[in-house]
Order: sequence, then C-alpha cells, then structure tokens
Amino acid sequence: MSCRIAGVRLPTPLVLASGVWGTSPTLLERAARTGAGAVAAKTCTLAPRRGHRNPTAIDWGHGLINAMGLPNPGAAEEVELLRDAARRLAALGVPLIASIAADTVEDFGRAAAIVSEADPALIEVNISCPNVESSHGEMFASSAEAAAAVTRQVKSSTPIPCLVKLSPNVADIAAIARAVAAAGADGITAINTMPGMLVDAESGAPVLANGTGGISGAALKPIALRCVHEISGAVELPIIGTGGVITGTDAVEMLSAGAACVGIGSAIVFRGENAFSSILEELKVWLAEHGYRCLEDIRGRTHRGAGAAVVVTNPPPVPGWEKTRA
Ligand code: RRO
Repeated sequence: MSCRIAGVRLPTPLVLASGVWGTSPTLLERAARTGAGAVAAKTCTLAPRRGHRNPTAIDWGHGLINAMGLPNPGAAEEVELLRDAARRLAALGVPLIASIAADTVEDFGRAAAIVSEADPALIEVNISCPNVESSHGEMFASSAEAAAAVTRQVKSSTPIPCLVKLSPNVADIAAIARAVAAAGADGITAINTMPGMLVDAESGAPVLANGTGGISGAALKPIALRCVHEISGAVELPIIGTGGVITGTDAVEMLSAGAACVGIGSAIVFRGENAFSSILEELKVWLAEHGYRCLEDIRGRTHRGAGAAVVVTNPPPVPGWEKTRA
C-alpha cells in the first residue's frame, strides 16, 4: 500500500486533505494513527486571519459547502504547531505537508521560507482557495502565468519539494498543470473545492454568511476525476487526487484516473474519524477481489482506455454510511 510522491514515501496512499483537521498536532497525529499515509495542515498566510462569520460549512445533502475564509494563526505561530506535528508524525513514519497561501507572489515565497523552519516533508502551495478576496484580483490558479510565477517564487525560497494545489474552476486545467510543471513544481494536488452557492427558499437569502463557498464531497468526485485524468495526461508530475473520495471504490477510481495517491477530506465528516482505516480496508479488499497485487496495477487505467461496465451507485454502498448522514 505504500507509494511515493516527489521522492517522499507514504506508508499508505491516503492523504489527509488540508483544512479538514486544522493544524492541531494531536488531530494530525490521529489521522496518521488511523491510516493516513501523509497529512496536510490547514493553509496558513503570513498574517493571522479570523475567517468568515458562521455559517461557514454545511452538509447540503450531496456533499459539503464551505466558506471558512482561510482562518489561521499566521505563519509564525503555525510553524510552532507544525514543528510539534512533524515530531509526532516522524515517530509514525508519516510525512507532514505544510500548506501556504498569500496575496502576492513575494509573500508566497516568504510564507514558504517560514513554514520550512518546521521541516515538513512537502509544502502544498494553495493558489486555489475559492473563498478569499486577493489583492491579486483573482486566484493565482486562474492563469498559467500567475500559477507559474508563484511556483518559481516558492521553489527559489525553499529546498523542500512543493505541490501546487489547482482549482477545477478554470477553462483548461491541463494548461495550468503544464505551466507549474515547467516552473519547477514537484507535484500537483488536484483539486480544491468548486465554487457554489446555497439559497434558502423561504427567505431567498444565501445560506452561507459569505454568500458563496466551495463544494466538496460526493458532488465533486466526477469533476475531480476529470481534472486528474486531464492533468495526468498532460504532465509527468505525481498527483494527489482529491475530491469526493468517500469509499475504497472511490479511491480506486481516483488512482485509475492517474493519481499517485488520494486526498481524503469530506469523508471524515460523513464516515467519522475512522474514515482512513475504513477506506484503506475497502481499497485492499477491492484490489484483492479483482486480482490486483498493488496500486501500480491500477494507476492510470483511464489512459489505457479500459472499456468497463459502468455501475452507478448512490449513495456509495458502504454498510452504515447512510446512518452517518442522519
Ligand atoms: O478556508 C477556506 O475557506 C478554504 C480554503 Br483556504 C481552501 O483552499 N478551500 C476551501 O474550500 N476553503
């Protein structure tokens, strides 16, 4: 079940997605103890941010929508939490992924240098948050030039390998992936949440205090699979395939689309804190039942044009899964 991403060994292919369990060292450690092969901390910025007012995150029936607003204590305070988390995770052989965001290309470099002091195994460069206004005017992930400029700046600011987190809300995600690859990215996380909105029928008002938010969970899976398929067809970089993976079968699909490993986020809300161990077990059982020996056997099957029977299941057929939604 082990795999590698940007030269870093993961004992399992499941990665705690950034933001789900904050940067609390005890929660990051819990993810590792329950089956995560790498854990990503909440994105931090140079200055602390309070985030948006509640309501900030809601289960709307087919996934989640959030507009947290990038709440974080600022890079200087976050780095102390990262140090503690890195020490706990090292004892378990699970790499830590720091995550950074910024308003300017230069501040991305500064944030990368600060979090590097905690010596994380990887740095995720979040250029795709859908919920914050930037002085840049639009997400850096929106343009190949801006995404490449951030990547170059981070690469020149730290020796730690970096993963660039892309947005599904672009016309040509493969072009953005090619640009960050040419700029020196060591890997790609695909994808961030998809911008969306809930409206309350009674009042006609937006449900989230921020108005719009980022959609994750089951509704995001087909979008994430398409993005990972397109990126893996365009660049050689390893991809953390993230978006709507709730079951072991979802993980099989993500690896088949070309992901090197699989991000887990909303699944923790829907399946509880044992999501990692459950998904890992389901993945192992699926591989064994289908006669595959290792992850490499299924990676990138979508590019090999495997014509297969399509079985659409909704909700995913995990015993007890429905009950967690009550
Ligand atoms: O904090 C957030 O609102 C947030 C972030 Br930084 C992100 O990258 N993706 C998301 O869905 N929410």
